Amino acid sequence: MTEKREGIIIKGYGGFYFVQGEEAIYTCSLRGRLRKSSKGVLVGDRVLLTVLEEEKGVVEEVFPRTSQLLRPKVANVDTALVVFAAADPEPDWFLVDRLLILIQLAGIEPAICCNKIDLLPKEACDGLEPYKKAGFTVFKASAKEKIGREELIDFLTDRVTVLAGQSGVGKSSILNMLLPSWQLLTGDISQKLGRGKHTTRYSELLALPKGGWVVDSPGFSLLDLPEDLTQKQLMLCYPEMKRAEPCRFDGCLHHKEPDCGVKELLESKEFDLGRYERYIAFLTELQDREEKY
Ligand SMILES: Nc1nc2c(ncn2[C@@H]2O[C@H](COP(=O)(O)OP(=O)(O)OP(=O)(O)O)[C@@H](O)[C@H]2O)c(=O)[nH]1
Ligand SMILES: [Mg+2]
Ligand SMILES: [Zn+2]
Repeated sequence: MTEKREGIIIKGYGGFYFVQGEEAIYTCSLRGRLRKSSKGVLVGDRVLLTVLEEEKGVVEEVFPRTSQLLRPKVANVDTALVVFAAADPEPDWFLVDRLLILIQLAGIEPAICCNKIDLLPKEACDGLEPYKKAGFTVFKASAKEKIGREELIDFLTDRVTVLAGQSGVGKSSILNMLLPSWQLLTGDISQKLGRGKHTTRYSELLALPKGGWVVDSPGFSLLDLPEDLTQKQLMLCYPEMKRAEPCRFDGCLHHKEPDCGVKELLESKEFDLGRYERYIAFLTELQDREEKY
């Protein structure tokens, strides 16, 4: 008799998928039709498998996803925690903002964590302020000095969260701070290039002791805006804009429109100028794309 089990994909590499079932972790291959499917099989996917001998199996079916993130590639997360470092590597704000856009478009709750706060004097760690003012959930941490541990554990418990961000910002180190027994591999920053060395190679889903899951994912430095992103959708990814009177209801893109309420928000510093300038750069990119077609 062939036994069927349900489980969740916790890792995939070398053509194998590791599925956490109720009693065991099964090492699985994919049924042929799944290998050909464009949907793919992602970490976080809930699946049905056939048990072969011992703890081996074949993934038969992928259940419908509640969410799907393109970068990092992961399914069924509720939350994505964008991690950047106060220093080493220097924050890449374009990457942070692009990630926030991608996350919100996928219907996933965004949050942001500034790690390595031990590297800067306290008063210089102000990179999070614009995001806090915008209304995002923000955290400060130092994996090295074990700062921010309790707040992060409270936030992450009972949800499924992927940590996302540049290589070397300390995603794996933060997770090791939360639970040292995970012993995730961490790597030095290249002194010559001032960036991480892509230490984490595969996404991995890890169970939190009091409920919930976190995904450690490989860092990246390049990220494009999605091909089908519209200017309106982009604008809606900025919670700051929602406070812009009087243009709230008239479809204002807050660029060069006269009487645009964003000007006031910028003057009062409620809306960070850097964030706004990056928004204009993204908007211009989308307008250029539209002109091309
Ligand atoms: N000073 C300081 N260094 C840290 C902190 N967190 C991590 N690091 C160091 O930063 C380097 C990179 O850490 P990782 O945890 O490997 O970074 P990552 O984001 O997982 O990188 P990838 O796996 O390549 O995406 C390591 O040398 C860590 O020891 C911190 O809070 N303070
Ligand atoms: Mg890592
Ligand atoms: Zn406006």
